[in-house]
Amino acid sequence: MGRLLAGVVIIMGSSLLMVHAACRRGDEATNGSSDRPGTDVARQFVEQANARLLELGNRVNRAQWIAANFITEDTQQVSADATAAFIGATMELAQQATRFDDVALPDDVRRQLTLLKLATIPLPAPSDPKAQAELTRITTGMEAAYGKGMWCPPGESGDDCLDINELTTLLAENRDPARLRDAWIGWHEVGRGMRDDYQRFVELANAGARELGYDDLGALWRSNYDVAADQFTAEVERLWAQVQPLYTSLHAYVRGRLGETYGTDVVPPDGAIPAHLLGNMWAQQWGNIYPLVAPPGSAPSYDLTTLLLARNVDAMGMVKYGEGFFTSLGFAPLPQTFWERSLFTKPRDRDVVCHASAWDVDNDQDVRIKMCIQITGEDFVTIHHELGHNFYQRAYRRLPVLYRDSANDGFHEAIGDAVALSVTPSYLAEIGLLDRAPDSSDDVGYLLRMALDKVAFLPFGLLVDQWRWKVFSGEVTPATYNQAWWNLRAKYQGVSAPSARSEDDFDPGAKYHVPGNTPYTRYFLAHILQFQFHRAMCKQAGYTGPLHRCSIYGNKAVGQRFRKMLEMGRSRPWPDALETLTGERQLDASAILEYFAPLKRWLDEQARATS
Ligand code: X8Z
Ligand code: ZN
Repeated sequence: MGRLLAGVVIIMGSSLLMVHAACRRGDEATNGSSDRPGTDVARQFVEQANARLLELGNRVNRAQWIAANFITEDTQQVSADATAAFIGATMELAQQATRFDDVALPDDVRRQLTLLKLATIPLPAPSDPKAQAELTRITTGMEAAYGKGMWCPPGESGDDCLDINELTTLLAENRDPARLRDAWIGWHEVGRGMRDDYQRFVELANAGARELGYDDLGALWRSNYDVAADQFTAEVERLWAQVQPLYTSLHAYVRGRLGETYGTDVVPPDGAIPAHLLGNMWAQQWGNIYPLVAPPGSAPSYDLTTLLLARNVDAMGMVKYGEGFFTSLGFAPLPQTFWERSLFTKPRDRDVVCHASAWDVDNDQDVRIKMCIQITGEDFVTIHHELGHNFYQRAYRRLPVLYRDSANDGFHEAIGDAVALSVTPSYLAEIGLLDRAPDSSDDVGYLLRMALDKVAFLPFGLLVDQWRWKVFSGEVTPATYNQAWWNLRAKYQGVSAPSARSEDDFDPGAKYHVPGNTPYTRYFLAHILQFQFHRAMCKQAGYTGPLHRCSIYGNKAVGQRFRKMLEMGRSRPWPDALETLTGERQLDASAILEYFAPLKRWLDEQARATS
């Protein structure tokens, strides 16, 4: 937490007492005039809140940066304390903001007060300082435990323990089902030790959400989208219904092809796909198994990993390519401090949280990424993802602190991904990574590869919070934490665990965002939104061909409109931001469906041919 949002809070001191007194005066004078005391007092309260949030938020950001870069008992303690101070103050401010609930206020002040109540997301806490300290110690500890996670294969020397980076490579490249299964089981041990902590975290954070007037933590998270929480849930379901047929076609095709590779006793033709065979620890993106499922007879196409290795591109070189895309759109280059302060490669001598993240440490110019970069096509795309966060952060840095965030959290996750959709073969040829762009005869292969990442992700993007929402509401109790997880994995993704699981396991804990307490529906939304952004920007570029071959690289006019949306931050409800770039006001899966339409036709032909 605190990485993307201005950590933000105000402290309890004499200034707040002043605000209390002033608020009461304001409440008495709601006479409709624009300069009545109510407005002035509210405005002053909001300004002080912004200042306080900035100061405490920056302190949290620094403490968390250090804790994630040097995992020790002490850094965790310092980080937990800073986070507790931030949360305590935010809770107080959020409660004070309710004093203005019945005061007529200008839209801008009203919006900031509303956002103040949401500023505790993702981690509200009860007002008791002891509970706050306990909660932040738990969350900091779970993230650290994840960061230190290792699998030490039995019988091999201790030096051969594998961290999540090495396991990522193993899952991506290894084709021995027994080894894959062992690695999968080995990594999932990391969750076991978190089960009790997670249960206590749920109790405490729920209590915090209730103090703010929400039914539970999930209800608070879902209220973060400018519409009623129920309406948001319905929106998510509507979008899933739009894309589900595409996912089902992809799943059936991949299952059939994996059955040919591993045998139908391992991959049953009508059942779920074992989760360890999809090229990724969480079976969330399947691009790594492209060689196993490539269209029969398709020409061997380029492989970005091979191209990067052949050109000796190093970690910083990869980031430079990413920056180059953004500057081609007219964005200012990243500041020197970005290059000095970011973490690009895994240090050899200490534990760090390797899960990629983007930071805005001072809520101004001090943006950074923290990533254990590997020279792969996958990380090339992830770098664009992370830089999307940084360029967004820089674009909104002049707004009031409460507005220094994305239009909604899906927007933050969609910016870099939308840019990376323009990393087409022609773009790679233009920047000299590829000798010459392949002709259109390989389009089905290209689209299949993209779908393995983008379409395969959709149900996973949905289910992580489906599970958490049920856990937070109490519909799923600790007695069935793991069973409920696998029920959802089967229902949405159609994948199965490679070994028998029990309630001694806590498999959600083996996915970073659960111990890291990062809401996940944002990624589902981002996978819809990024195609809407891409379609709109391609149209603005005057492009009329198939969406998957469009690249906006170098288009400054498009970049200017893109930047206009980013500069709005969270100052307006998200449909306004969406409209600024796309002219649309609704989340709409028709763009991702349009992008993959030729593939859907091809997949359905394959299904007909084999049935
Ligand atoms: O966590 C991330 C980013 C950082 S915000 C690397 N992503 C999700 C994941 O890895 O699970 C990007 C795609 C989904
Ligand atoms: Zn992200």
